[in-house]
Formats: sequence, structure tokens, C-alpha cells
Amino acid sequence: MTQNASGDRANPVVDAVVLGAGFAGLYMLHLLRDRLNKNVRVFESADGVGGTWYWNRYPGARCDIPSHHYSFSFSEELEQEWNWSEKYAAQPEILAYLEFVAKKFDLAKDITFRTRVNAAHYDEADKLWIITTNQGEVVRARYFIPAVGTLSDANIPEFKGHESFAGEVYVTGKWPKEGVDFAGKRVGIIGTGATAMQAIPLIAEEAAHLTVFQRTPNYGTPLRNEPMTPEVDRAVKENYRELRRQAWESFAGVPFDRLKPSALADSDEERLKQYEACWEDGGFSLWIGCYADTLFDERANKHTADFVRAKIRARVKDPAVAEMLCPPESQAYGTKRQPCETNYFETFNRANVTLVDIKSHPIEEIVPTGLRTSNAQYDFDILIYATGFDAFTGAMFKIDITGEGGLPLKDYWSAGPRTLFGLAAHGFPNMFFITGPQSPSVLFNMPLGIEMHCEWIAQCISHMDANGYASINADPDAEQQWIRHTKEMADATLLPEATSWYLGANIPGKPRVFMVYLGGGKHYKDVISRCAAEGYTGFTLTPVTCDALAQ
Ligand code: NA7
Repeated sequence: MTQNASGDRANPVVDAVVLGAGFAGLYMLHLLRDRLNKNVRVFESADGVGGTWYWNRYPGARCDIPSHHYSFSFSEELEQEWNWSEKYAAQPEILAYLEFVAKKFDLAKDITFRTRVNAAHYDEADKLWIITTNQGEVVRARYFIPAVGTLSDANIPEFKGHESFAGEVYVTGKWPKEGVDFAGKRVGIIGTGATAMQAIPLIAEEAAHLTVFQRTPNYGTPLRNEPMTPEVDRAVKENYRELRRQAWESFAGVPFDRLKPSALADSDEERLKQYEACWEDGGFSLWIGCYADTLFDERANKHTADFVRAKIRARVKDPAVAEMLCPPESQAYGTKRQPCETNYFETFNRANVTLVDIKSHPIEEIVPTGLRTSNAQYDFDILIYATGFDAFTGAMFKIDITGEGGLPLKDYWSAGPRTLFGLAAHGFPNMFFITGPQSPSVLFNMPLGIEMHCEWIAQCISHMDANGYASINADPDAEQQWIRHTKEMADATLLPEATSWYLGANIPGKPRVFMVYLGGGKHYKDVISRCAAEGYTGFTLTPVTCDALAQ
């Protein structure tokens, strides 16, 4: 355990403070405590574990990577013990899984729930992080690991009059535990992203009327969820190591077996056959498992876009509504996050659903009975914000984090995140991010990406212990090189052209910087593994001083 370097008895020193008890916080705690024998405190604002899967309880919330893949791989016993009931698990089941993990590895006893960390300041003299909670507790820690999630800070646009609505207001990313009763109610929902596409069909089935306010149409494709059969479950469990190996070999941490190199190399007939097969497979198959050039080449991309638009037109009866739901040619396919849906487009064939185009006629004001756009007023009893997140940096900036010289992280990142591998930032020694900006993060299977980062961090801490290092700090040159490399990888694709949250384009005033590493999970893993194997090249490691050892 870390020495109490400055002898401050009131504020104990622990080895590590971790923020958040989602996939990342849970595994980080397990690794540090149970494998490295560290003294760890985890702080979590909710009253239970789950992170993203604790908060996102809205109707229809489920993963869109198959459950057998969207789960921890570190424990074969856990893999065999847990039984998924559906191909793509719904939120309650993923939350139950994380609760099961917490229980199995006895994690809750080291998590302080209902507690938010307000500040984390690096003390250069003692090489410790001083962490202050909203309960007034101060903890000093050698390592600070904010595992706060990439999509955890809900974006709630401040429309004029936003507090004046007299009915019930809900935010998808902070959905009430007790659920919402839509029966007989008129509901308005703002947003048509991946979240809204999951929620809208289910809300429409219950509500008296649902009005959908759409700013940008999206290229939704079918998820094709289905119940898990004992045969499929058995086949996966007998072959799990090989499946995980394939996942690690793949670009996004989930294997697809249909991927062909180029849409342009195929004839019209072959291409249609390939698109139809991927469409039938469902999930992300069309997006990342179909043609390798879909997200790189405009002509290849246009073929997919045309295919999806034709599908939307075939599914929506009213041609005018179908056109509103079709993304325009100027919007490339898959450059915003691919939403996976179940009966989303058919929902607009229902008599109790109205689609409103708020790009042509923007929302001007929220009023007590509903909202007013530039050309009409809409009244409802329930208003839902499905307006996404301040991704990557939002949750981090809610905490007053300062590094060397008292520099706020917010200032260091004022022109966009600056990291080495999305794992660390120069001037913030002994602080690690999990699936941070400029790592594959949201474009890689999250549980596996989290494992990769937690294991790298644990290995790094173990290396520091073994070699008598007190601190590790990313070098500015290496960081700059990584930022440049991340930009180059993104610029080789069509993704930076979209107004997506990958770039922060959904948040007014946020710098437009592409925040995901697009070199692929396998390559990324090789890069960070090599860095570790070569003694943490790109980082400066500072030895424990004789003074500190003497205490
Ligand atoms: P998204 O994908 O950011 O979608 C948010 C939606 O809300 C999208 O349709 C936005 O339109 C709309 N939005 C956001 N702000 C406004 C304002 N001010 N006015 C009107 N409409 C607005 O978030 P999701 O929660 O759906 O998905 C996030 C990720 O969570 C998802 O990809 C999964 O990884 C899990 P826009 O497209 O910006 O015009």
C-alpha cells in the first residue's frame, strides 16, 4: 500500500481512486484489488452498479453487439455461468449481469455509492491526487482513474422556455427506475438518434399519440434480435476462446464473416446480394461487416446509402413521410453512429404517430402545454429528450480536475482532447482514462475495449511498483504525435465530414475534433502493448525519491 507521504492522518492515502461502477470501474477495481493487492476506493453517484446500464432504462434500451460478445472475457467461469436470454440483451438483463459480476467478485464493499467526486487535484510535492467528494470526504490517492464513461453526460438543449413545460419531462439517459406510464398520454419526443430509434416503436404502442421531432434523419438498419436458444448458447460456450480470438482480430471487437474488400469491385447484382445478406444478418453487419470501403470511399458509400434509402421507402406507406425519414444524399451513410432498430420505420405507418421536421421549422420555444416550432404548436402531456450526450469530455469536465501547475484539464483540452493513446494526458501524472478520447472507444466493442485498457493500466502500475517509480507522465511530443496520427486515421475516412457526436458537433460551442481512434482495435492493441513491452516509450517515469522511501 502507498505510504502516507506527508503524514496527513485526517485524509488517508489509498493506492487508487476510481470513478464510476460501470463495466470499466468494476473491472478496474477487480484487477487492482484482487490481482495487484491494491487499496482502492470507487465512487459512484448512483445507488447501484451498472454505469450506462444503470441510467439508460428507457423503453427499448439494449446492446447492438451480440450479448455473448458484449460481455467480459476475463473470466471463463463467468462466461460459462451467465446465460443470456436474447441475442441482443435488453438493459435490465445487462444491468442484472453487472450486478452478478459485482456479487461474484465481491466488488460492492469497496464502492461508495450515492457519492459524486467534485474535484481531483494533483499535488506535485507528494505526487498524490487529492480527491474531494460531494459528501465532504477528502481522499488522497496515488492513482486517479476516472472511469466515467464516454456517453454519460446527457445533453439537454436549453430551448427558450425549457423550464416552463407543465407536464412530465424525461431524459432517456436518466430514465426513472419506476418507469413511465404512457397509457392514454400524448407524448412528444425530441431526437431521432440510436436511442430514440429504440424507444419510439415501444412508446408508440402505449401512448395515445406520439409526436416525433426530427432534426436529422438517420440510416437505421434492422437489429434482428431473437431469443437465445440453448443450441446457440451451447455452441458459443463450447467455442468461446476462438470467438474471442476472432473478436480481437477484428476492427471493432466483434467478428463479421461476410466482409468483402470493395463495393466497387462487385457487379450491381453481386453488390445487391451482399447488401441483402448483411441486411438480413442485422446489427452492425451492413455498417462494418459488409464492404471494407463503405466508410472510406464516397462512391462505395453512396451504394449503401441508396440501398438503405430504398428500404426506408419500401417500409413507410406515406411517400411524403418516407422522404422525411430518408437521409439526404449529402449525408453519407454510417458516418454518424449506425442506429439499429426494430420496427422503427413501420412505426410511422401508425395512425397515432406524427413526424415533425424541425430542421425546416426549428423548435422556437418550449411552452407549458408542449412546444412551438417556427410554423406550428404541438401539445402533449409528456416531453422526452432523446437528445444524446456531451460525449467523451462532458462527464470529465463536470469534475474540477487539475494537473501539474494547477492546470485545469478543461483548459488543457480547450481545443479538443489531448491524450497519448486515449490513456493519459501530459501534465496529469498517474491519471488514466478508460476508453478515453483518441482511443478506439465507442467504435470498438466496449467491454473488450475496457478490458484492454484496464489490463494495460494494471500492468503499468505493476511495472512502476516493481521498478520503484512514483509517477508516470505522458510526453508532450509523443502525445502530439498520437493526436496527429489519430487525425490522419480519421481523415482517411468519410467520418469527419458528418455533424456527429464523434466530433462534438452536437454540442454548441464544442471544438470540432474527431475523438475516436480509427486505426482498428487490433492495430491499437499492438501499439499500446509494444509501448508497455518497451518500458513505456512516450512516457516519463519518475523514480521514488530517497526522501519518500525513508518515510
Ligand atoms: P445522438 O445520436 O446524439 O442523437 C441525439 C438526437 O437528438 C439526434 O437526433 C439529434 O439531432 C437530436 N438533437 C440533439 N440536440 C438537438 C437540438 N438542440 N434540437 C433538436 N434535436 C436535437 O444520441 P443517442 O442518445 O441517440 O445515441 C448516443 C449513443 O448512445 C448511441 O450512438 C449509442 O452508442 C449509445 P441531430 O442528429 O444532432 O441533428
